[in-house]
Amino acid sequence: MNFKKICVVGLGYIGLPTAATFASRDVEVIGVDVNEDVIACINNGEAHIVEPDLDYIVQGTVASGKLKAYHAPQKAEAFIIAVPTPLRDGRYPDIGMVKEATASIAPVLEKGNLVILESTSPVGTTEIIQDILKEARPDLTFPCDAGDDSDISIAYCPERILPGRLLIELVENDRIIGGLSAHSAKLACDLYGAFVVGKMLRTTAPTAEMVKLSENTYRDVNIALANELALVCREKGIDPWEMIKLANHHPRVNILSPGPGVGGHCIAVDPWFVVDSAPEIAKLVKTARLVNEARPGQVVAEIQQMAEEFKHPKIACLGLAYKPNIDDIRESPAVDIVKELAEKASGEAQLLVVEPYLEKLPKQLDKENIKLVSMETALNDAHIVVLLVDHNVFVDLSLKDLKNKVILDTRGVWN
Ligand code: SAJ
Repeated sequence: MNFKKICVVGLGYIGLPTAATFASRDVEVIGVDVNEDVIACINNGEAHIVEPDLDYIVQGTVASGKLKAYHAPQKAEAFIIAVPTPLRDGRYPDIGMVKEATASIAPVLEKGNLVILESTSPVGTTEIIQDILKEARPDLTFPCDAGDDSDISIAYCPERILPGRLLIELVENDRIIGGLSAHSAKLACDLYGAFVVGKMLRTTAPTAEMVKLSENTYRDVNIALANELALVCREKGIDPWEMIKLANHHPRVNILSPGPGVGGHCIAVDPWFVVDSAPEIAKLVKTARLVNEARPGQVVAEIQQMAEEFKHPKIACLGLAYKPNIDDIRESPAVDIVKELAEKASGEAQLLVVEPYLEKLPKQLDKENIKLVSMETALNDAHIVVLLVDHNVFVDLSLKDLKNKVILDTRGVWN
């Protein structure tokens, strides 16, 4: 089937690039968001998130009339739900927005429609979508009652794209397509076939849900291992970076990079979905999460120890983003570190934050003893220099720039 008109609910980090990419392939896209500012920004031809080339493609598709943002869903051939699934109380998956988005499409659903969930979700969420729609629309049949012959097809198709490379990976990555029926999976392949050049691998919806969670859990557990080994190295006076480099010469070993913690809205979040689904079983996953969550506090303690030798220490904190060369500070360990340090140090210490990707400090760092400064000011004034994010501009600093400073390199790039 060739889809001509689709509706994308949720125009954030995943929904907007997805909507704009479909629109660039001549599909008419109804974009839906609850945020007025987001709608206004997109209809003005601008992207509200910073991502290479996104502004350009949004501008073009809005100008051509293929992409338009609205408050509520409208009739379409396919619906893609890409809303956030945050954690409640830091640990428990909250699928409230998925349920609301599902309820919002129910009134406009028609026989022959395809509904896709893209949001990272606990296993069983796609079936919950089916239950909500079935209750709202008793006039239609669903895969659970009519299998391949149902009026409505439903599939789970997780995104797996990396911030900073969203538009490239959207097209190139292999895609997991989990149908509630074989026909649902087939239709979803037809839909994504509009732009995906990677393989489309069909399976069931629960398997696809678990695949997505497992990918990010795999990464989190491996980063936790690297962080724990680095702590053991520190205890024994061994350079962890040298150790890891040497260990990785083994043909079957690939230890990841230790750091100040794990940020972003994916790897630091998704393992909790796994823990929540089977708390008695997923013990390793939980321990790994706790190892990584403890990292910012350990870095703060290290900095405090270094600061003890100064009466009024000035501490340069380089970077706030959750990873290099982007402006995204979601769940960023660097932000947690600066905040905790400022609170613990009270009036004695000055924190000089350098973040070339931000024009002002985020609200949570609005404190008297934190200032956003230029790199030059920070390197001139600071007694202690802490590297929190490996932005290229920081990696490129020379030993001359850091002369006479006490240094803490949490990313292992200055060794
Ligand atoms: N990190 C380390 N050590 C490492 C690698 C990463 O400490 O060796 C830290 C980074 O500094 C960062 C965090 O982990 O704070 C996550 O960064 P990342 O670049 O590894 O991943 P994300 O969160 O930006 O994107 C991930 C990707 N998933 C995987 O690589 C398995 C992406 O493909 C997913 O689409 C995305 O999560 C998502 O949306 O789920």
